[in-house]
Amino acid sequence: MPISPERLERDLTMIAQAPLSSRPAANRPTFSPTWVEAVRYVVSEAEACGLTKRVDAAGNIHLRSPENIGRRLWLSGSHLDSVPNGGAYDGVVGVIIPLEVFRAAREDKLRPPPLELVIFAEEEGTTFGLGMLGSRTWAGTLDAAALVKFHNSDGQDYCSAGKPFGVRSLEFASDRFRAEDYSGLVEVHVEQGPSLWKKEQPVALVTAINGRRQYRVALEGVANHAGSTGMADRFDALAGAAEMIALVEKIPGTLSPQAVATVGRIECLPNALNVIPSRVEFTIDFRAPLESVLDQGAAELDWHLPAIAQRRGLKINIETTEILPAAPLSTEVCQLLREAAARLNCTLPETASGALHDAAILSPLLPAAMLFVASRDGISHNPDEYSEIEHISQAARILYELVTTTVTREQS
Ligand code: HGY
Ligand code: MN
Ligand code: MN
Repeated sequence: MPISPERLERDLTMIAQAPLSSRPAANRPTFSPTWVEAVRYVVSEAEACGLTKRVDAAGNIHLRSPENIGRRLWLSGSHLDSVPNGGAYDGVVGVIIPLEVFRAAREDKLRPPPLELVIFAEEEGTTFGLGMLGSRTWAGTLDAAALVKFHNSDGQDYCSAGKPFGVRSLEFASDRFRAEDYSGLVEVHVEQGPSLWKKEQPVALVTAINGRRQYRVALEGVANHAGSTGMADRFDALAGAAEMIALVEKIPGTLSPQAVATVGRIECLPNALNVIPSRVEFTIDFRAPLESVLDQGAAELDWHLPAIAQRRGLKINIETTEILPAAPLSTEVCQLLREAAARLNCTLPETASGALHDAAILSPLLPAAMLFVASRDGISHNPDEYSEIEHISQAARILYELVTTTVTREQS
């Protein structure tokens, strides 16, 4: 089977725009020149394979073969946008693997497999403030009225910033995801955790994706002089935030071994050396495999954070910015992937994903599953991110086997 590790390595290098050995940092905010460059590279490779490009109204890029018109297709893809100073593999692996499947099929003189490659826009959420904006809008779980609330650092909302790249807010409803077009979704992604690497397992089947709740906490204190204000006379928003953040770190361990919580962003005003901070905003990202644990986490935050604020004489506002339920993935697609892997003498270990993926957004609408590729030492969202090209190739071979031999009843 002509899956080519060399072509995959070239894809990674071209998208990273640097030798992988140099641990290139990925900085591809959605709609930025670096993101456009990466998309352009994948589209040119896909068009060289005879695929045609379509950008849906939400800004996601779809690549399919004109020979597949009227056929129900497997959907496979991921994202090219990155977190700031990210790694070369997050999202990219899930885009170049379906691309390689098309190239391999062409080399095998097969007709284009019943597959569509998709590049979802704004998966990370670090550019506009909420993750998976492209897939949510395509899926219909976010509309134009909700989208305008999300802005990039230039103050542009998603629809305005995305307009030059195909975002058409008046067409969201008419250009929505249609289940009848697809047989199922397979997203391939790096694990972004250490377990596969530790167990020396190159690829795993993902059977569920953890749920996520995100919050924005705003604290109001009183700006005052750092030198002449006694400790008992202060309403220090940053000291209050520090106590709360230390508590946020402790909550998951009291609830479940799989629960995690992160304060990733903080803003402090006036952020001056000799002024007691008057206002602080910070984010909380809370995840767990079970709704009950997510509910318990929410209850802990709702109880403890206001109590700390009250004791310190601070005003507090906790805004829930995201509620994403845990997503069990399709047992049918999981079984088809197990069978495809077995035909290649590969047994797939199974795992759940702590990280969120576009597959979670689409999984309520069509049968979806994921494959993970081992991440060295579990490092991700970091230029040290690394996966073996042979492991990536193994995942590509399983996807190739699935889409070239598992012709579902609708595709025949
Ligand atoms: O946050 C996540 O889980 C993913 O990296 N977007
Ligand atoms: Mn990702
Ligand atoms: Mn990521």
